[in-house]
Amino acid sequence: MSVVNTEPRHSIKVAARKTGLSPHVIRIWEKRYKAVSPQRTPTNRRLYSDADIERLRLLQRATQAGHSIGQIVGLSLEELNELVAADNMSVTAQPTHAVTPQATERLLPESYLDTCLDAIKRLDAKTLESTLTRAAVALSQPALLEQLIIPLMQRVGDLWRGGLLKIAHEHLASAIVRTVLGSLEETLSVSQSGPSLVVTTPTGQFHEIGALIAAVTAASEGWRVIYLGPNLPAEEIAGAAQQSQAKAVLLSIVYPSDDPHLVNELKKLRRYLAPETDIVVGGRAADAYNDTLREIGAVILHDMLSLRAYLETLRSRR
Ligand code: B12
Repeated sequence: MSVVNTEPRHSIKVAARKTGLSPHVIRIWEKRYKAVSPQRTPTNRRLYSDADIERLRLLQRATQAGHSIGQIVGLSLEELNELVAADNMSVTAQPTHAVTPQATERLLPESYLDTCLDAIKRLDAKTLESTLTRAAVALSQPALLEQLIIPLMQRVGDLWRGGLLKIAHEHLASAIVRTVLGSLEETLSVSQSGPSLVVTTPTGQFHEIGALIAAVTAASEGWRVIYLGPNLPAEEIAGAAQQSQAKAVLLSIVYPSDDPHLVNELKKLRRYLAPETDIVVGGRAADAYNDTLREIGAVILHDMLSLRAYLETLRSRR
């Protein structure tokens, strides 16, 4: 993980999506400025590494802030990081009345995202937390989750896998995001009258941010959320669901995708829960347990939009 991943594996389409540049601009920057030098497949298609993508992303941000590509293209990755971080400080400090409210809404999640990423790269927990807290106040709840926190953690994962961030950076990011989401969930879960929902991850599942995002989403829809944290045995989950008379148990399954012990835990959970309590499962590895989930009658959902729709139906069910 400590070596930068220069293995070329992303198409120009992926590079465009991850950097916010059009494929056309990427090609021009390559030809005219030698911004990056992608490898080619046997059929002559361009292939970009994680390091190429990070370089293009930083060049995009810097040119967006007003620097000319010709002047900055020779900078190292580190120098580009510093330049973009300095620009972000001044962008977020600008008074928002200088732009229209619509423009502010469109621009803000992205500029928060850059500030957060820069703070993570500098291991600056204080700036990361204060930026996320400001974003939580300024952005709508779906924008906060779907346009800032989810893409931020995905970006951290990509940079970590690519060797551009160390485990320490990822841990710092996870800890702060976890704290911010936890306090958001607590603030939103003040309602004691709504229907209740238990949210957790089963034994062996340590990735908890997806579960926390589901908890915040449900709480913002008026559900009384009992958030139990990660890695919980079936007995405990069922006990909490029974005590709180939960209408459903929401589970997040992220990694690993081949745990035989988890199969048993899921079957046990179904046996322990009252038959009228739904089991709802999401997360990147949920589909890998499809057979078991189908067998226990669980609902599989892939995103927060379908979670909201599902919760609305569940609320009206007697
Ligand atoms: C943070 C993190 C960690 C942290 C987790 C901290 C915490 N408290 O949660 C720690 C350090 C513990 C960790 C450990 C490991 N991790 Co990790 N981790 C990540 C990282 C960077 C972010 C995860 C995250 O929070 N993402 C943001 C959330 C919002 O995304 P999500 O979980 O996928 O959830 C989304 C959907 O799946 C869905 N969803 C999730 N849950 C639910 C629930 C419901 C009900 C619904 C509707 C939807 C839903 O909605 C979410 C939003 O879209 C990812 C990279 C990534 N791209 O995700 C790697 C990643 C998940 N980790 C990975 C790996 C390999 C590991 C380790 C094995 C590393 C190691 N060598 O030790 C260990 C495994 C630990 C274990 N025993 O399980 C791999 C998994 C690869 C794979 N095959 O799937 C990833 C993808 C990194 C990578 N690119 O290689 N990790």
